[in-house]
Amino acid sequence: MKITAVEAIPFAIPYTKPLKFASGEVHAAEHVLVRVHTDDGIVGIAEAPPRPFTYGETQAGIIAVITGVFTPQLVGLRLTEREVAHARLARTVGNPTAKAAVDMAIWDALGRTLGLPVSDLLGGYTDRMRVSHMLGFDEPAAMVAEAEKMLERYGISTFKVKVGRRPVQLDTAVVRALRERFGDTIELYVDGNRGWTAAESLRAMKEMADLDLLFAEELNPADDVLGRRWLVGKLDVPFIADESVPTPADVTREVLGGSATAISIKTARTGFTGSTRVHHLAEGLGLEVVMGNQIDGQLGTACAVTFGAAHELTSRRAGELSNFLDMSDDLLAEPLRISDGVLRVPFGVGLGVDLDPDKLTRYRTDN
Ligand code: MUC
Ligand code: MG
Repeated sequence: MKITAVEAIPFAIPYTKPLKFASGEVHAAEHVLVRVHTDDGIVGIAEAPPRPFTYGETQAGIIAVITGVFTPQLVGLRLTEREVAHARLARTVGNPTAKAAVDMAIWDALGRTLGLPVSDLLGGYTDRMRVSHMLGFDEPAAMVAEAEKMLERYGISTFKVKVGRRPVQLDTAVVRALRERFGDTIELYVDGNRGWTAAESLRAMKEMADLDLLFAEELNPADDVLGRRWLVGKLDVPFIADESVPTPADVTREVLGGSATAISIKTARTGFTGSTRVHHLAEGLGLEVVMGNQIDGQLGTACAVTFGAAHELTSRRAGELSNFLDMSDDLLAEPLRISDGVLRVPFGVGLGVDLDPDKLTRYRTDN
């Protein structure tokens, strides 16, 4: 059960349709595959998505911190010493997706070693989650057409609409067009990625007051401390903190400061060990929780559904588990499939997924 090596392998897979939002855009999944090897010949896997506009990480930086800093601190540890691994990773500031991928690859290796699914090890609450699809920036008609496609092909009926940075009227027109097209057969919420001011956010939410939104997410920057608190106090839907709460301490600070009333949990940034801490904190504070998407590939999505399905609180709401549908290909031997609006936890030991070696050879960029 001892860790003998950790690999960090860059790969790049283009998107068929780029995702655009207030803080950036993604045209290719230029992620890092992490493989944790043990002395039993077990290999655990996970992926880290660099999001410079969210966490400051880059593909090269993730590889450098994993190989140069984390690996020497992890080699020789047993897979069950996850708290030791967590404490050692925590000595390094930042680097959330690099740490999360290492953590989840350790959990995958542990599950494979024990012959058990990670979802069962984490909590085993259910074997599936409802799926929420993120609609990136486009004209209103194109975003409605995208929602129609997702509903027809995959049965997805919960949509998170990206808003912010562009004219408020354009964003509210999109949400109105979606509600008019689908009536009350769909769930809708909005995510601003910090793209509005507090005043613009309130104006937009008032304009959309009749559109039955579930949530508002990260509409304005959390660093506008008083503006954010002012806004959250005036809204009558839960306000989700996403990129402003990458750690349990951030959750505590934002929620107790009145700057958020719900949170997004992303395994891509808190792994399984950190997400467990955030989950327990959210449960104790009585917060609504949504499983978020860091624009993950299929491996990252398998991690998100594994964690989300493991607990009652995280599986209550539809999870954001569908961004991989816009990728031209992926690394998994058996692709994830969404049907009837649901994604099941992959069946099998560990994360229940394996890599296709030919695809890894095709998409890795280090050879
Ligand atoms: C999201 O929920 O915000 C876009 C930026 C980011 O950090 O995550 C994505 C999705
Ligand atoms: Mg968000």
